[in-house]
Amino acid sequence: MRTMKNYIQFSLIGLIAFIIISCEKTEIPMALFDYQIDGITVQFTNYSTDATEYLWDFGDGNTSAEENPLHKYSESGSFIITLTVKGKGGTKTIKEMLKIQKPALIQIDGNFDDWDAVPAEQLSSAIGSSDASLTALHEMKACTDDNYIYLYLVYDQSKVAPLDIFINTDNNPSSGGNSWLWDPCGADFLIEGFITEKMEDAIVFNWPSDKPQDGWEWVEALGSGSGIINMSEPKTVNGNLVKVEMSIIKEMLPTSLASEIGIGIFSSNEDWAETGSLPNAPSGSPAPPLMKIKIQ
Ligand SMILES: [Ca+2]
Ligand SMILES: [Ca+2]
Repeated sequence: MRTMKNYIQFSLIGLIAFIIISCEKTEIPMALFDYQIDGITVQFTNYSTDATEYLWDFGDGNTSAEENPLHKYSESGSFIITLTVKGKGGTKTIKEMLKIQKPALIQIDGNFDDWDAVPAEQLSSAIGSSDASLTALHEMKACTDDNYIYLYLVYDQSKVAPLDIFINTDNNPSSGGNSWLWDPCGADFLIEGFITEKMEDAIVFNWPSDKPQDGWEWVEALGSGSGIINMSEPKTVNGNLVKVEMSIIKEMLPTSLASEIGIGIFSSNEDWAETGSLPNAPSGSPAPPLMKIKIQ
């Protein structure tokens, strides 16, 4: 009996040892990771176990074999991350979706430093001519990102109350309304509001496609208070000259935008008398075209 018992004990110990050894040999890897998003850059941290090889698929067509990769996305969107790990015990795959939101190109905060950081190829600008007949608007800049059209405007605040922003959204001068201020024009949409009210009362007008291009045929497309424009507080440049920055929500314009659009801005005083326009030209010169803006 004793011999038998010893044999069983020995066998049990052997079996346990065998199980431990064989488990060590064939431990199936576990795929696990975490991540930290900073704008469009994601730092992945690998918490996988029993793996010696890693393959990351970032869901945007890019891959990596690093253990803890840092990846930069070029677009906003939802991406499915696939991590496949390999070890002695086999292969495991885990998937997780993450959302990337590109930070806004311009913050509407009254700090104008962000305009200096806009890549030159994305920035349009127009400086007013001091010899023009209307001089209340001094300078404008524009750029766009996924969600917004941004405008920067320097103007004489003693002469500007309502502001009219003409936009040739299809970049076709043969559709939309014309103006004596710009040639060619063909503005399909007009946003009109009081800059003195931070454009919060802005109304969006559309030029009906069945109307001739001259005259004033604008029809309201989006009423006041829609929030399509966000504007900063005016900041003094010099005397009555102030600058503001504003954003227009692309999605709220009741149209799709061509890859390049045209824009012109016109100002009036409190009595609705014309005071400024951009782009402009010296008196007696032909009217300039609308300023072109590249749509991102
Ligand atoms: Ca800013
Ligand atoms: Ca047009």
